[in-house]
Amino acid sequence: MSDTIQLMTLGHHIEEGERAHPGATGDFSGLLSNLAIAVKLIWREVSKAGLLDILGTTQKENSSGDKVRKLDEFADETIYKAMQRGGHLCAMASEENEGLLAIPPNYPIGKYVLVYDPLDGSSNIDANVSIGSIFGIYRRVTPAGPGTLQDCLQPGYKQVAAAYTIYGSSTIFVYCTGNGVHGFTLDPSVGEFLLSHENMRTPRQGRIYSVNEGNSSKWNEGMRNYIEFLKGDDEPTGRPYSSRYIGSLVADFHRNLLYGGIFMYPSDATHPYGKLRILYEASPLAFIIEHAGGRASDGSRRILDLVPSSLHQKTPLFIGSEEDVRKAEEFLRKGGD
Ligand code: P6P
Repeated sequence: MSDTIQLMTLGHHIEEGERAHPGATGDFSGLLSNLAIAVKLIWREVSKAGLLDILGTTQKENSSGDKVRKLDEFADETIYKAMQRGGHLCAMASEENEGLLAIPPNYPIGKYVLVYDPLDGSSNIDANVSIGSIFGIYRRVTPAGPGTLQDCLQPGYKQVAAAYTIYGSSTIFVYCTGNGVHGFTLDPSVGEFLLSHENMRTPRQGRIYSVNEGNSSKWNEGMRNYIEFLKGDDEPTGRPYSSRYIGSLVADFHRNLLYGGIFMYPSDATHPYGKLRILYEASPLAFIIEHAGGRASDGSRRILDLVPSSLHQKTPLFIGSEEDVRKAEEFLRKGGD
């Protein structure tokens, strides 16, 4: 038989993961499979956005004051509708919605909670820049009945899985259930996600830094000193680093996960708590980067240890190669001296 490439679909990979857990009921696998369907439906619209009257804004604003773009709204609704009826969830929470998203009374209640950013980086939609969806999955903590805020406001280390999808030159679904980080590339000709990045590991140190330097005048002294350090000319320590900033978190994160480096959205005079949300962005990506050998902190505390007190609570974010994140923390600790 010819050595045809191993055709491992996302569905097969999820099934194999279930078989590795003898007590598994298939509930978790069903949840992940439904998520993959939602992502394919979003891909279908994102990939032809320019051809439909789906670009532009809805004139609405989300809880963070960002203009909600039509694709945002479509992605948000698609995920909710794809996930509401499977009986896997007791509640959902979305970056595009102020409050908790209940499971409709006519559908069964499950034991998991899904939190998600349906279409992150959407300000780039019109420019055809890569955008993404981010997901975090927790086990409920309340005993039964409809899920509550208590089920959502959990620290990131309690996640049982996290995933993101990048809609770019190709569409890649990356997920982790605690047993490695694995990436699957969508083959549009068959509508299947095929394993393309098995057991992803991020380099211990990179040579890329990603931050919006337009905010540099508002940074504290330690942050400014760190960026100047990265620009220093010292080949033996791999400096200067290259600056790469797309302004789309999933795209910047995915590149740095593969190549190594650090993404930063620090607090500053305009963003006293940073810009990114703990639940929908920082915790799911922190879960993934730690399982890929990297690190994620708010500049001092581990992201996965943060307990959000509200659904849209923000945090500064330093995420990527472990040595790079630790070096940033060192400069932030030293501050201005
Ligand atoms: P800034 C996109 O709006 C987003 O939420 C992330 O995807 C991205 O990393 C960040 O904001 C960019 O923010 O302030 O640099 O434009």
